Amino acid sequence: APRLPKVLQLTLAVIKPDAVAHPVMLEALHKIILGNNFVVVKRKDLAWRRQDSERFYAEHSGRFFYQRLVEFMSSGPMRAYVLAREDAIRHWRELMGPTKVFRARYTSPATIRARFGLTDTRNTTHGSDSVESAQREIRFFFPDFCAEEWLEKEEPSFR
Ligand code: RTP
Ligand code: MG
Repeated sequence: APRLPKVLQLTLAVIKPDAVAHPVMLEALHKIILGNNFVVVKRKDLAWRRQDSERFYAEHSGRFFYQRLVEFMSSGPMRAYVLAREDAIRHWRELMGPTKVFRARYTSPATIRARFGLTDTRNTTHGSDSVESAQREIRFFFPDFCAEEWLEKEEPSFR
């Protein structure tokens, strides 16, 4: 019998422009999501204007990589997902691996960023890092989606 989830949690996962640009990578990442017991709650293909990118990454303004990050994230199409599973935030970040691609290759070669990442900026995926950022980021990408309502309605069927 399937294990009962302790807490069904939502996270925001984004496939960044470097990975969306390569259909084989995009497909591989989609399969990794489905193969790791995530429920795809919402999914959307979109592209950011520069100002969306600046707003999303405002917490990093002033860091040395901010300009290239902002430029990169508004350089082409992306795919965003709201994903649900037990411990979704931690699981997705574990699958992604360390931010820095060369560290990822060295310490955790099976992770997404180790396998597909190009540079510390062009590192294929994003994942929320806490419950608070998941809430903010889900709202940022899916303003019409109500997480509380979804959980209230759907969580019982996962128990
Ligand atoms: P993310 O927010 O994208 O899931 O990644 P993260 O928490 O692992 O990394 P964070 O420190 O929040 O950085 C956000 C994104 O900025 C880019 N970055 N570039 N040295 C660099 O060039 C550098 N450092 C970070 C990456 O795209 C990182 O995911
Ligand atoms: Mg982060």
